[in-house]
Amino acid sequence: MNTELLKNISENLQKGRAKLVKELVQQALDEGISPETILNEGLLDGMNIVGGKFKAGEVYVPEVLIAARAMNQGAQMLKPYLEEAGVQSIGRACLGTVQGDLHDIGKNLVKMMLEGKGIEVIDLGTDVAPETFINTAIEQDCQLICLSALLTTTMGVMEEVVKKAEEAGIRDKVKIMIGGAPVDDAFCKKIGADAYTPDAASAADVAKSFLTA
Ligand code: B1M
Repeated sequence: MNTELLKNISENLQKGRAKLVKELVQQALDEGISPETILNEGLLDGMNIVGGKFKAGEVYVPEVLIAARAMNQGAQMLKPYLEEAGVQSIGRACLGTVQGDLHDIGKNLVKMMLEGKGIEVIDLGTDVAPETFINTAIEQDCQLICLSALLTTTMGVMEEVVKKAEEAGIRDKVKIMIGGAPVDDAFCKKIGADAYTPDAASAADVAKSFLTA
């Protein structure tokens, strides 16, 4: 495998060169590198390095934003390749990043992977209020509510969504799935959600298993 090319994707993503990242992703696809490898060892590798530098105070919000744009555009190129061939709709999910939280890269990856499994996704975006998840699930007849949070200060909103689903009388009709860096399985159990998954690919597998059970 062309590891130099994957390294190139990672490095250019860190520099926020979206156009070049897209070209390199296409080149990697043309060379037959699997979309999962390009995602994990190219795009996500670059984003993780940016994350580490952000944490260490070596880069600031503008640099992170342009890297995030390159990440999203590169990931969009992979979308058609991650979809299962001739996939039929197996159910509907509403998905969003919870209120107070603007991080959307992980949420966008989850959307892509769910759609790849034939799940219709209503993307509510970022900073989504608990009521919006519940109203959408009711009005659009969603079997899944999928919540993403990246901040320790916003993960508590997930519990509110679970409570509001109970109050609205839909708790037995929807599965509530959670994910994002600060949450884990113990938190999932504590708040009474149905599933925590650590990454977008496993979120799609679990979502499919809920819809086909
Ligand atoms: Co912010 N940020 N950020 N940020 N940011 C983090 C999360 C942070 C860990 C960085 C740090 O300091 N170490 C830190 C949070 C600390 C904490 O709460 N413990 C942080 C902070 C503090 C902040 C601000 C407060 C900074 C400030 O303004 N002072 C601010 C908050 C703004 C807000 O939301 N209200 C802020 C802003 C930003 C940017 C706007 C600059 C930018 C977001 C751009 C965007 O999303 N469009 C940004 C970014 C990019 C990051 C880091 C660097 C990268 C996050 C990311 O996209 N990772 C992040 C550091 C880090 O995580 N290492 C950081 C790649 C992405 C693919 O991973 O989203 O984790 P992730 O998704 C994963 C899994 O978590 C999972 O699947 C994905 C992998 O397949 N997953 C799910 C996610 N959702 C799921 C749902 C599921 C299942 C799996 O089921 C439904």
